[in-house]
Amino acid sequence: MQIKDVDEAVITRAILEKSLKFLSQHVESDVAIVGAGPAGLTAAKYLAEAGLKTVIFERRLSFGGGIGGGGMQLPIIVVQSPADEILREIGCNLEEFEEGVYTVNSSEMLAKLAYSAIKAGAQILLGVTVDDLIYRIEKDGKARIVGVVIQWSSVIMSGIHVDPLAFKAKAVIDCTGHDAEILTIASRKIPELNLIIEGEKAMWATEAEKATVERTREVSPGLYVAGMAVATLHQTPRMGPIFGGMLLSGRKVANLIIKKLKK
Ligand code: 48F
Repeated sequence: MQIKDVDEAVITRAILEKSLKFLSQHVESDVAIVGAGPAGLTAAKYLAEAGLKTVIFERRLSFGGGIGGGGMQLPIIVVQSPADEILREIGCNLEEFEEGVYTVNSSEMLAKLAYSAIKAGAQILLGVTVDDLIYRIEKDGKARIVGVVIQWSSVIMSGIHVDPLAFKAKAVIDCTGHDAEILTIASRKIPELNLIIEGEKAMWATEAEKATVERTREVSPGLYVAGMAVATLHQTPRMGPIFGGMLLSGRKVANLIIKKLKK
């Protein structure tokens, strides 16, 4: 076997040229999703399948959010009907535990969900934290979110001040989980939104799952919420380690945006 010689300059040039092209292509997207957990990845799959230019910004160097941690770091994820439809669609092997309650291996769900989003055409940028929003005040006096402000997570962790870059999008989705980080930024820095983050309630799985899906919505012009962040916004209960609501919330937010942007 002959391993090809590759000069260090070629390696560096390939990374720089291709990365800049990739980043430039996403300076303006249809949808910016913050967080590559179950809600964000599911939303990305359906948005990209509908032909919308979709990018996920993820703080960590890996995707999956809470999927890998499952319940107490055990390797099985529980979903209930009708969320099993989504997992079947992406080719996960499900086992019925009792009627309408299914289990799936967490690594399999994580890998297949991410693969399905990427295969549909969504892009995932890892190691990037969204730490601010871009907004405009419209003629009617209402604030509209028109994009996100990003910084390398490593820069934020280092504590040094480096100015960030702005990426525009027609719709921004907060899929950041329990902390609802994007809504929190919006509430603190854009008073025109009158947005109050109430904080999630204690655990009640059935109620939490229903409320999360029902209250997945456009929070204010251009700003949407899906997944666990919905409970944090609306003071509805947490569900613990059941993931059907996350998948259904991701699909619902995608459908809301598709309806609006594909009019
Ligand atoms: O936490 P996470 O999995 O959110 P989710 O999709 O699902 C919640 C469940 O995992 C679980 C649950 C229900 O079963 O209770 O907690 O709503 O994924 C959120 C992702 O967002 C990233 C974070 O690293 C994680 O991968 N994230 C959070 N804040 C930011 C961010 C930020 N400011 N910028 C970029 N990524």
